[in-house]
Amino acid sequence: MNKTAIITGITGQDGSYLAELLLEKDYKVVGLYRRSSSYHFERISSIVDHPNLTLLEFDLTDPSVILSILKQYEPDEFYNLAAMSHVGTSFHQPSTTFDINTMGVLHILEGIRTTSSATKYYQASTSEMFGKNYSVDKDNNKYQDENTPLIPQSPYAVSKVASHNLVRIYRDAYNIFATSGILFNHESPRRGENFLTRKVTKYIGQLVNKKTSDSLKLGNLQAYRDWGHAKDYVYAMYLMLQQDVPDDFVICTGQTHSVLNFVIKSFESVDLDYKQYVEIDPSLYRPAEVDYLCGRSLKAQKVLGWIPSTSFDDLVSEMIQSDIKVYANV
Ligand code: NAP
Ligand code: F7E
Repeated sequence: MNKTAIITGITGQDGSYLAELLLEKDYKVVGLYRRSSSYHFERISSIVDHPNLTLLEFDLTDPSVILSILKQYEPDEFYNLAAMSHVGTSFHQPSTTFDINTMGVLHILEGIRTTSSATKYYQASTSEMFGKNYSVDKDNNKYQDENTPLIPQSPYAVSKVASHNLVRIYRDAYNIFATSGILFNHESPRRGENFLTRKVTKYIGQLVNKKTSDSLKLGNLQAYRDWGHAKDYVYAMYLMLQQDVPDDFVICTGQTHSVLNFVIKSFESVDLDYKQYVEIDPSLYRPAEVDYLCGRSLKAQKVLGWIPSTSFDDLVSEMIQSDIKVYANV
């Protein structure tokens, strides 16, 4: 019998890769997307007509539709990837962020508790939850893992800490198989265009194809991020729900780079000097920043057998080459 999996946020970066992975594994996938006035299935164009894919309209802020979908499908697995996922935007839209990222999670957990208690649930937790905090090892290296206390720095991060705790409580109190993946930044050619990496690679794609003469406006270049590839990270999500026991797992590469380093590498890869193109725009600075993220995923390595397969250099190169191709044809 094929397993059934529900994926919320199937039109997003991670949802699209995870849907492809589960269809390859012969799952029946029910992909939930929110209504839009225009076509927004570009990321799932290769699978949109797949016979094992059903697409249903929903909104994470509406508990009734989530409950009726859970009742109808009683899925083996439920991957909740939908979110208001942009940290900067969460400072401007804090209530919406909470409605989607926290209340939305509560609606799903209540639905599972009351109508589909055998469903295994995956929560998209995030390294942003660590915020200002890090642990220090005996050689004075700073890192974050499952034991690092959380000091969130944005409405987005607080909304995710709240849902992370809800998942733990539903697991402990109601014996629901609910797992949180604490994923560090992961990118790809499908990354949204207003996140740092894609904003840079899109600009370079346009520049190389002579489709822009503007400068590239960026905010804080001093923060450090642990960047991996989204394809590797959705495989970790899948592995988490194949376990017998639910738990929380950090997923990361263990390597950290400054935003400036990402920018320099990207421009260097097309033999350009970023200083001629990048302009600092103070309005892009966030009211509070997460300065340093560098994960340790020893638990995932040991329990899931998961390790990342894409290097930082390969990630930069794949994203740049993809955007050069995209903007050659626009
Ligand atoms: P993404 O590309 O921004 O995708 C988010 C998805 O959520 C989109 O499909 C979006 O739909 C959907 N969505 C937003 N609000 C909704 C609502 N009210 N109802 C229903 N659907 C809604 O994000 P991602 O990078 O794939 O990330 C997936 C998840 O992992 C998110 O929960 C994110 O917070 C979390 N996360 C991401 C990273 C990362 O580095 N990528 C790291 C850690 C955790 P539209 O297409 O209509 O906008
Ligand atoms: O910013 C700096 C910015 O928006 C990275 C989300 O997927 O990962 C992501 O959150 C860094 C920050 O990602 C610009 O200040 C400078 O220090 O690409 P980002 P993020 O905030 O780390 C986590 C793990 C998630 O969970 C989130 O959902 O780059 N930065 N200049 C800029 N960032 C943006 N977006 N735009 C700029 O112009």
